[in-house]
This record gives sequence, structure tokens and C-alpha cells, in this order.
Amino acid sequence: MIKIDPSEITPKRLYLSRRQFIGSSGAVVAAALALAACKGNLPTSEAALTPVAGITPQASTSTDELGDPLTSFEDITHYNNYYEFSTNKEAVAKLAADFPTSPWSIEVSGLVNNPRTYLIESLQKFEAEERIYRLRCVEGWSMVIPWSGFPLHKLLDEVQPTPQAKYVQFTAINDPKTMPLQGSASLSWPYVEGLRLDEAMHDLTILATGLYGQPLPKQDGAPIRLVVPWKYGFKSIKAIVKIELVDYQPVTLWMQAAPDEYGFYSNVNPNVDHPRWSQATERRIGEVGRRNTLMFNGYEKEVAPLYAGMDLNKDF
Ligand SMILES: Nc1nc2c(c(=O)[nH]1)N[C@H]1C(S)=C(S)[C@@H](COP(=O)(O)O)O[C@H]1N2
Ligand SMILES: [Mo]
Repeated sequence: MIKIDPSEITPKRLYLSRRQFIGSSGAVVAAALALAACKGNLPTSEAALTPVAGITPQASTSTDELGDPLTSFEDITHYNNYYEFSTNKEAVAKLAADFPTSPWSIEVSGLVNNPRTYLIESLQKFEAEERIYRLRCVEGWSMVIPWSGFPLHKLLDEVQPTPQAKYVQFTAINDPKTMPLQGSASLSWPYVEGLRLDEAMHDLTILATGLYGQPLPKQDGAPIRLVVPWKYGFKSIKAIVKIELVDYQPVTLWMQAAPDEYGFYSNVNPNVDHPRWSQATERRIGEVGRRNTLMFNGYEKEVAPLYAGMDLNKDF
């Protein structure tokens, strides 16, 4: 496993437990903001932190490590890809509002010494960390999101993959009664994703349970989703119910739907175009114009060693 110095990724990190997040009373929030103001730490753009319906978004910093501003809480929670609910990004928040996320458990099984089923509450023992990551959708737009969560390797260390385990397969919930588009025949539900074991063990790979200091909104994948910041957004599967260690390369929902367009690896790569559009540039939500897409979404230093010797044009 490659160990990353956290300061390389997130300029200033806060280690907040879920209890601290949930326990934040208005007074504490106000005090924290006042403190931030004293330090000249308030977000540069007011719009970046507009409260939504009584929710006060909180993050330890207003930019990512490259100096680019966080995407607003409003945009992160109202411009979503979540095909179980809708293909209309602006419609997802409302359609997901009544999606039941409790009780929830995750089965971790397959080629492991200690298979376990975790109640979502029991994952609080893996202390939540803030991770500010760029999210680059394969469609050519991007955001900067302050997640909270924990590295997947902590969970995998607990279940202990056997030497035969080579890949990790993730399965999202199958709930056609509350997820309107799961009834449609065009995609093979449930949503399935996969990583090679070393990618899954990389310290940048997290299971997210919150964003902007709030429990994860339903439209963003509550109660728990994967975040793999150097890969196109579709790899970051939402609403996970099963994590299996396997000895084969998983067949993902998007590989089944369009194998020529969505490869297993799907690392962000400005030099490998999608068959139907260029991947050289992207639209950062909240900005005018386009910016250049970065190799591995700007995480090249951290993750390039995972792909040494691979032909990234072929093994996309
Ligand atoms: N279960 C599930 N997970 C999913 C998706 C989905 O449709 N269903 N869409 C993916 C895509 S294409 C992207 S870009 C990101 C979007 O995450 P966000 O809406 O929180 O920004 O979620 C990914 N995870
Ligand atoms: Mo996406």
C-alpha cells in the first residue's frame, strides 16, 4: 500500500468524528465561524457557502490544494448523476428525498478471512476525516467537494483479504419500489463498480459518509458511497450495500452498457478521448468557460505508480 502524506492532498485537514458533526449546535457553529473570521479564513466567495434550508455547510478551508474554490453546497446537492432516480441532474434531489437510508447495512464478503455485515452506525468507529477532492465526471464537468469519510483500506484491513483476492466489487442497493428508473430495462441494475485491490487499498480511496460537515445527502449517495478522485465520477458508486473481494475483474454496470466507452480503469486522462467527445477540457461547475483536464485528475504524483508498465491508451 502506498502511504500518502495527507498534507499533499488537503491543505488543512480536520479530523472530525461523526458525533462532532452531528453534535454541532448552532452556537458551536457560530463560534467556529467567528474564529475562522478572526483568522481571515472565511470563504472568499459568499455564494460558495450559501446555507440551504437551514443547513450550514462547513469545511475547514475554502479551496482545494491547487487553490481552486470549493463548489457550493447548493450545486453539489442539486446537480447530480444518480440514474436509479433520474437522468435529469436537477431532478435527483427531489426524487431522492424520500429514499429510505435507515436501517442500512453493508455486507463485506468473498475472499476474506473475516466476512462481516456492518450496520451503518458501526462504521463510526472508523474516524471520519475531511478530504477535499476534485470530482471529474466522464461527461466533461467537474466539482471540488469537501467529503467526510474514511479510507477504504481501514475496512479492508479489518476483514483481511486472502492472498487470492485481486479485485473489489461494489454493489449498490436494488430498490425498484423507491428508485423509479430501476424499472427501466436499459441498464442492468443494481449499479456495480470495481477496483483492483491495490487501487482499493490506496489511501486516496475513501468511503464517504458526509460532505460539507453534514451527513451525506441522499442525492449524493447516502448513507455511504465510494470516492475515487483520480477516476471518472461513475466509479464512485453511491448507496453501497455489498463489498466483495474477488479473484476476477468485475463487470461494471457501465462496462455492460457500453464496453467501448467505459473501461474498467476509467482513470481521468486528458489524452484519451471518449469515443464521442474530447476529454482534454472540462467545465468546473460554478465557473464560466472550460479548464484543462489534469492527468489522473491532478493526483498523478500519488497514483501514477499504480499503473507503471500499463498502456493507458489500451487499458482505459
Ligand atoms: N449508484 C449510483 N452511483 C453513482 C451514479 C449512479 O447513477 N448510481 N452516478 C455516478 C456518476 S456518473 C457520477 S459523476 C457521480 C456523481 O456524484 P454526485 O452526484 O454526488 O456529484 O456519482 C456516480 N455514482
Ligand atoms: Mo459521471
